[in-house]
Amino acid sequence: MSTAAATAAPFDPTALSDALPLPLYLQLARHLRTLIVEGRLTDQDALPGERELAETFGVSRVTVRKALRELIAEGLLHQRQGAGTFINRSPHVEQRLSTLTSFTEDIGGRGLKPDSRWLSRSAGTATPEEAMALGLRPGAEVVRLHRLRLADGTPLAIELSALPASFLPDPELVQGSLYETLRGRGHPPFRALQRLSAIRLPADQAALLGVPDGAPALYIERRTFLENGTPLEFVRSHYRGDAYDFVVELSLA
Ligand code: 16G
Repeated sequence: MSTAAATAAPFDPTALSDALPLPLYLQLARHLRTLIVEGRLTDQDALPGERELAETFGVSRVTVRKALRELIAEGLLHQRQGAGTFINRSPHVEQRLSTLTSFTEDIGGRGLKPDSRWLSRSAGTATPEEAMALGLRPGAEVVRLHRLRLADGTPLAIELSALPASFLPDPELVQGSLYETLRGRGHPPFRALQRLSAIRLPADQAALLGVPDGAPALYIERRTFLENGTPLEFVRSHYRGDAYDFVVELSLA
């Protein structure tokens, strides 16, 4: 194993083992896939050459080639004749479902630039659905933020957030991150309940997200609470199915 390759973190040769019941090329593909989707190779456009990867992981070049072929078929890598193997830059984001994070934090944490385009922002009377979700009496005031959320300029999600006006009196107060604004105003989001379902995008949403009509997406409803249990936010979002992975950690009861 060459020293240069061995120090080329975050490659981890111990991720591969002959003892596992999975062919080595699939173990290598799995390791590289994790590094790519977790954004841990964002500094590197190109992967090291086949020979260097083979030395780093202590496997044959045939194994490396088969692993790369898997990831090319999945659209995570592409090869250019004579130039090498490159990581596809389409944003692919993993969100852990056990931690409460904002879009800005999720995207920034992947080394991508978070951004928003306003679709609308308004203040008004809560609809019955919003009043129920936010525990408000009928006729209470809410603020609505309707945003297209982008990562490195690529649209990933459409979010419609409704918040009691008592916590956010004016939608114009939100310039960048909503959660940062709420923390700054002394109302930090503490806990959330989220429901996810698979859907096909209607034409207007698909057009905003730049995907074909009927493309698969995740519809997510989130209710976020303050530490004392008061509902703070009710969000209805559509996430592009090809760009987001939601990861859940399970443990024995
Ligand atoms: C996430 C939340 C959304 C929240 C937003 C705040 C999900 C499904 N939704 O996108 O409820 O409003 O973060 O992001 O995770 P911001 O602080 O960047 O505006």
